[in-house]
Amino acid sequence: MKIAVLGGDGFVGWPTSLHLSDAGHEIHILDNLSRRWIDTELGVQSLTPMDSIQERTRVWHAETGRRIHFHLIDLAKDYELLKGWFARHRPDAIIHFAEQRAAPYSMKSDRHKNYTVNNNVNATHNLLNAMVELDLDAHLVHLGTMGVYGYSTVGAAIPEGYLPVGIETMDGRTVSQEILYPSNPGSIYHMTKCLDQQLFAFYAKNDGLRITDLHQGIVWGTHTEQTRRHAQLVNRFDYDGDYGTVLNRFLIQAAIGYPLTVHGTGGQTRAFIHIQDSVRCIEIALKNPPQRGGRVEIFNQMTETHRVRDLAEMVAGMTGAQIAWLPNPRKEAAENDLVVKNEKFLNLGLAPTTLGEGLLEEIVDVAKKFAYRVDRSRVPAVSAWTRDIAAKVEHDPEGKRLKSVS
Ligand code: USQ
Repeated sequence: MKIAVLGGDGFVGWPTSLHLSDAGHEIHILDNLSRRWIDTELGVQSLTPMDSIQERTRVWHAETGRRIHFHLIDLAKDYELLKGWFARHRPDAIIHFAEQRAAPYSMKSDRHKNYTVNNNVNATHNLLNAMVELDLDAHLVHLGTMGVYGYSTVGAAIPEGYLPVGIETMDGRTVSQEILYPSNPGSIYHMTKCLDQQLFAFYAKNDGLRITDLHQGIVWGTHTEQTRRHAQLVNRFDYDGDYGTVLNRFLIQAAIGYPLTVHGTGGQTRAFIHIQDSVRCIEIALKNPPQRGGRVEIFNQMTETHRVRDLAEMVAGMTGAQIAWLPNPRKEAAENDLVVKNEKFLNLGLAPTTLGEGLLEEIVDVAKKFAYRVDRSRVPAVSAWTRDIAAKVEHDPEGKRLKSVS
């Protein structure tokens, strides 16, 4: 297949591009390199040293003889360029990762909220609009988030996208319907993914676009089979308070002797998936497109759920790290349970990589190898969800706001 990977320079986009190129597909990365600009804005860098996208693709070609093509296009701003590219290349499938993906970054300031909404919603809408205008019957696979459902404890498993409901009619009957599971975003970033869902539902219904939305959990790990092949193919690995995600952050913190930064009581339960499974899921989704005229296909792309404090205690037990119980910069439930259905991928052959000491130790080793690149002052998460919270969570690069360290 000829596949356009929008956002193919990012944390999941890059290993996905390699995985699909390795499987024999013709890969075109379309990216505006915004993630690299945001590193510059924040004054941070990936823990792992990343080469330019051109250098990465050159090394991949030298290693495998396969070409990955790169096109510098901003989906949100360059509609005509995007449309022109699709008109010339007419890909069979499009994978859409081209969105600002960090909740803390999206909550930093009014400017960051505007940027996240404008960028994410315009990117998705420009893409859908161009597909219709060009009568492009490509299968669109979008990387969504488990966060569209929210994390409240309702005592029922979260289904894969749709919820059967009974609606009482005016003449007293009950009619059954399946609706999109009520969205309950916890950040501006998560909200943009809820808006994406509405755009997808409309374009599938109105124009018959074939769309798959992957509701992904928190990704952990850094290497995949392909990124291991050469030092310069390494994936990015974020540790800072905006872009680092919880388990990867704990592992890096353990490697550099920084107390593990648990927010509140660490009672938040979240869904997780290893990066290797993430790229496998995307390939499985590509092989199983929905019918034209059907509804949006939704998969829950996660393999297990864990409570944050359990992860911290596990990493502490494995490495001897201390745990810091910090005031939570986010507005979120202090404790929640989470049960998630994920049978669709399992039935299509996904064999989950679960949290095992071997893989966790490998990540700590990667972190130790590149520990000299870590700026400890960028470890605390200082983006506060509301003004009230901001007043309590002051920026403190030395970690003096630690409530207690166990
Ligand atoms: N947390 C800590 N300590 C930290 C960092 C996070 O206790 O140092 C807590 C947070 O308060 C939160 C949980 O860990 O309760 C998860 O935070 P996270 O930063 O790992 O994940 P999140 O902000 O939800 O976002 C990440 C990705 C996003 C993806 C989402 C999937 O950045 O792109 O959509 O995970 S999910 O969480 O399932 O919605």
